[in-house]
Amino acid sequence: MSMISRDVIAAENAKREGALKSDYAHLGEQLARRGIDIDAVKRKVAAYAVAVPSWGVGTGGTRFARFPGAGEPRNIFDKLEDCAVIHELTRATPTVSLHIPWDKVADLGALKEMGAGLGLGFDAMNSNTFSDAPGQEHSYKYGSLSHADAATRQQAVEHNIECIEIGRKLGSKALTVWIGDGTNFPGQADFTRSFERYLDAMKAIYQNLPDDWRIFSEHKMYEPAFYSTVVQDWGTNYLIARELGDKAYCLVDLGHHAPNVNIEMIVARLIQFGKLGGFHFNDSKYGDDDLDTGSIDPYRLFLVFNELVNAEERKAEGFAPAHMLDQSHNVTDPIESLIRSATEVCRAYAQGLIVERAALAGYQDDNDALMASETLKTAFRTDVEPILAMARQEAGGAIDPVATYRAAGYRTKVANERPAIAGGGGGIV
Ligand code: LRH
Ligand code: MN
Ligand code: MN
Repeated sequence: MSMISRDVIAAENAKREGALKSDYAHLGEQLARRGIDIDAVKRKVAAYAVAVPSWGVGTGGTRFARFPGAGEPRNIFDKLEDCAVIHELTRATPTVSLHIPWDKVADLGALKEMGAGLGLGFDAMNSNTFSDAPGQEHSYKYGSLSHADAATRQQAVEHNIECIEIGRKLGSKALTVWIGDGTNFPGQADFTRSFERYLDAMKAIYQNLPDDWRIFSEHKMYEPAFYSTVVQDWGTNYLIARELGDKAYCLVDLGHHAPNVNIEMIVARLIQFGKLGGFHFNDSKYGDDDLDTGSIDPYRLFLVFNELVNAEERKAEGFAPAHMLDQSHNVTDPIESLIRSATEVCRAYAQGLIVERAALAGYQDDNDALMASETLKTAFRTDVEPILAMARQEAGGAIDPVATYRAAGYRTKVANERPAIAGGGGGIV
């Protein structure tokens, strides 16, 4: 089943094919002068995939208000259709990452079947113990896995086990755990005891992890807690992964650090010590802004991918990070934002692949700071769009995915089918 007509994709591609061929040939010549085989880069890009977050296809919102768009997905089945649109056009997003209980998955068989029909699989499961589900016995107002009360911790553990069970039935192979636990005031909780309780709870979840699964803990500096957070940085995250065992890894959400933190270096460290589990890609200016990947600081995204390609090429032990987007869209059509974000990670990957690595190592050893830096800049400055577009087209996708999405009229179609949702104020003003 396809959500976007093959005829529309073919017609849109036909308009751009000629220009793409000559751009690709020209870039091929440029890269050949640097000793790089453009087709080899294209093959790697074509094999690259990033998961789409189910929660990303609906319009997000802020603490102040939410302004829903037309044709908002009503349920997980609608969300899956929107995710399929992104994959059909980009050919880079074959899996969806679910969030429980935001995604109400009463009929798992039907969901799996629908995914298969759309050519979509299921990526890491995300648990949610940072908000209360209707009717739940114990509140997470004062924490979940690190809560002072054992029954509340147990409830949070059981929720995570349930997420594993759901994921097993869908073919997922990983669980991502992010908790909002922390405090707003000095003295509100004991740092050490909170972390001990968290570790014990995570160990109980870990015991229920199937052998072929991985568990990712996700750190975040602050928010919703504003004074201290239990899993606040990569150091704590690394300790967690070490304490839990071989199936436990650290997840790096690009928006979860202080401004100016050297994230690519965190990535390198986690790779070096075999604990990089995966990413939540997004971009930010101030905090956990969840903006479109690569929209604010594409150079930083490139530097992260530079580390990833470096690890891939030197075959770093145990290196197999999961790639996922994690964004919130307030002023754009979420499908368009996710399309361009998926292409942005492909772009950063392609740019990472064309770094002249042997030359770079030479400059580093010679302490030639300027040429080392220029080597990275040369790769970053190269417009690799023809590689991405060619890879998409050859895989049946669109040369220009956003233009093709608009030409297909998908948003108008679903706006007619799905009832409009009222906007609303946030929790505070
Ligand atoms: C927390 C977070 C985490 C959640 C998602 C909705 O800020 O990044 O990954 O699951 O947002
Ligand atoms: Mn995240
Ligand atoms: Mn976040």
